[in-house]
Amino acid sequence: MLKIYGRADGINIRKVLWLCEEISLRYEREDWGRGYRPTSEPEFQRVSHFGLVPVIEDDGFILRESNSILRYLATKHGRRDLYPEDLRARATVDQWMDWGISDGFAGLRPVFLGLHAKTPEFVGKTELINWGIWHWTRQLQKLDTDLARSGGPYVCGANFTLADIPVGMIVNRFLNLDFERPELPAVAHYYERLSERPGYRLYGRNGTP
Ligand SMILES: N[C@@H](CCC(=O)N[C@@H](CS)C(=O)NCC(=O)O)C(=O)O
Repeated sequence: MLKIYGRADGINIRKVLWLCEEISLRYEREDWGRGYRPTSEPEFQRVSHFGLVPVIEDDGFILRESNSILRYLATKHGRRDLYPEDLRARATVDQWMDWGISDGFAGLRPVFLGLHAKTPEFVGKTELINWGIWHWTRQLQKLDTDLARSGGPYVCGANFTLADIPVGMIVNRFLNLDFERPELPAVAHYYERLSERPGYRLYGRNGTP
């Protein structure tokens, strides 16, 4: 059976758990990472010496990086609706997934870790946190513009795809942290649309940022 290493409250693990719910995939999961067993332990280091979660083990195959895990699982289980074969459709999904670990994520990190998780590297780093709020807000405004222009309802258009998983997680976090935000009507509409999905209610919009 698929094994997932990682605590269920981490944004990158939640992405994988959400996908498993979408495709009805059974798995076993072990809590590793901040607040649980430290990934510096030899047992975890054997699966990934990078020390970050999630990591999966699938019949002896080990894979890290949440977006790569999403692509691997969707492809393995034949879910072309989530990760299309058509070159341009797939490239558009990849574009949003890449945004979700680069520009869409850069500002989130100091804001979440400084204001919410309060990790020692970020707590009290006001300048960095303020930069994060500024950058993250700017990125979400661009997402809002895109969704308004395309009419969505999903980031790649009419259909829900893998791209909505990282983007949906970022939106949930953006709307649930304590800082001043502008109104983003298209993002708010997208949030409601995603909330129709049981997997999002379980692992995305589940009351935690
Ligand atoms: N790019 C990686 C980032 C992984 C990552 O930063 N994971 C966080 C949890 S969401 C982590 O391992 N934090 C340290 C810890 O929990 O010990 C991915 O997408 O999987």
